[in-house]
Amino acid sequence: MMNQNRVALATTFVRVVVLGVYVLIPYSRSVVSPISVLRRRKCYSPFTRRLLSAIPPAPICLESMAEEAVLGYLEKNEEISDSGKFAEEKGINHDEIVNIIKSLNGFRLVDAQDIKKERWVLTPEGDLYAKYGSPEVLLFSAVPPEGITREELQEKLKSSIYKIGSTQAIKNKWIEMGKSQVSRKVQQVDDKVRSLLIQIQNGEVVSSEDIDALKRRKLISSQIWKGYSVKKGPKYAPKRKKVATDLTRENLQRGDWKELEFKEYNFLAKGQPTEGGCLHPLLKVRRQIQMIFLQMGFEEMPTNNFVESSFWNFDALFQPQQHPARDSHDTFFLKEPSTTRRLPEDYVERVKRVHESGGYGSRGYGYEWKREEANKNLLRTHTTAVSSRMLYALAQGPFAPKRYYSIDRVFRNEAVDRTHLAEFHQIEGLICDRGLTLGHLIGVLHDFFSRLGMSKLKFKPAYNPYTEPSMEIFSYHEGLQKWVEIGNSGMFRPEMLLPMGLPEDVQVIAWGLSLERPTMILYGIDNIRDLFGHKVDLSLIKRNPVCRLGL
Ligand code: FB9
Repeated sequence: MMNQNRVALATTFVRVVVLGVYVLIPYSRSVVSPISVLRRRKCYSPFTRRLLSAIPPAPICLESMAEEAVLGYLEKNEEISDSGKFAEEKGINHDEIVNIIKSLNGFRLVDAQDIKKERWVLTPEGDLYAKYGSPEVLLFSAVPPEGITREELQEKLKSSIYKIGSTQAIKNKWIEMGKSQVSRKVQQVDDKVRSLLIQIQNGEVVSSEDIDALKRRKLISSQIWKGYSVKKGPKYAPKRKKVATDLTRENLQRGDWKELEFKEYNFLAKGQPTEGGCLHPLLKVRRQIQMIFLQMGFEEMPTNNFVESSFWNFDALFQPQQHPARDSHDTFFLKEPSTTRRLPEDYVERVKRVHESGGYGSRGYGYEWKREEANKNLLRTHTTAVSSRMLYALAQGPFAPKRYYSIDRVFRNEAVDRTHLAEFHQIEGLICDRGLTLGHLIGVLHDFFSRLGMSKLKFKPAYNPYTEPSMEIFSYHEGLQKWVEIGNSGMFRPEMLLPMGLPEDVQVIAWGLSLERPTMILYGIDNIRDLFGHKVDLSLIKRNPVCRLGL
């Protein structure tokens, strides 16, 4: 009894192994199957010989089959004129042939020219008609010789069949569609549409007017068929010699590297694209402009407060309280916290006076200045609000010349369009020193913008509440072949600087521009919305060379 079980167990184990190997072999085409190793090494015992003979041979590798077919055919023939026909003749899938042709062409064993052919394929609806017949014929056959009522006919047919079928059948003068009755006008019809579709399915040629008719009914659509014509290549050989693509330690140990033929190095091959983060275009341009400011000896102003008081954003800049920019149409005022907590009272007093009655050689605006207006909190509308804070701070100590810059977000309640959003990044530069003139401003603008690649500048008188004189800056943009407004500038008014406590002979020249405009122009981005949010095309960012500004 005992050894009976053992025999049963042994036979089950053998069966399992055999089954396992039998099942696994087909999938092991790519991996070296133990059987193929054994086969190659021809080192097996009588038992395994019996076992192996029981297992059907592994299917021939389609790739090598296609390769042999192509190289073999060219051995005896000048050319494979059409890879499609060739695949059909050889009964090999055309995609396999195409892959091999591309690879053989890569190794120059063959010289392949691609050929394109337009062919017609059935649309899903065309497929249906070919399978089940055209709706007009289905409808006609649903109309008995003695006629039928519309209702009954509609019941008999799917609505789409009824709708399309009746239109076509009437057009073909096959039926009479009375108010309630439907009757035949011919004895029998043949389904030309269906047979045409089947002909196309079989790749048969159909007349162009039939093609147009079927195209109009969206039953067929054109498809470009791509194939190759192939000739012997400069390195043609009836059998491709395995070329080594790597010199391995084993090659060196075995010394067989001497016989091996190595694949040529393709020094033009593109390296693996290095996946990695990349800077948003705005930050790339910001970094370049920051470098320019630092190279020109400027230091960055702290702009880490989007929320500002109306006082520093407007009043300190001598911008009158009834100025249009100060109403909620242009400015985002805060509901909470709605008012600022503290301001330097003595300075506020001087600002109030210069707005109301002037001084420092100015007659002021002559209106009643309201503290509560100045206390209103808002989202800063320009980084000039930071400049006013920094200049006031500078005036509190012994005077020293300063060069300051800022690049950060500002907010304006403006209509959003192709180049304007409710927020943008303002770039501002200012120089505070004794005896500065408009000439110094023009000079520093030429220096700054020439480092941005914009050397042809022209200036147009402009107006800002906080600078006098003021100038809009224009640059001739070779690429756009036109003058582009690239910023605004001016000399801060004494009504702004003197109440701060800055010495009489100190002037401040300043200018501003946006970060978005240069970035859009440099990256060829037409709509500012494409710069922000989820619509930013990362690939554009990745592949766009760090467009070097003017450098
Ligand atoms: O950026 C602007 N234009 C620009 C700048 C660079 C550029 O580079 C290209 C690579 C070649 C292209 C264009 N502008 C300023 C001009 C216009 O776009 C303008 O229509 C829009 N302006 C914004 C304000 O819109 C309401 C840009 C923004 C701007 C305007 C003025 C200032 C700052 C930003 C200022 C200031 C100022 C003035 C005096 C003292 C201190 C600051």
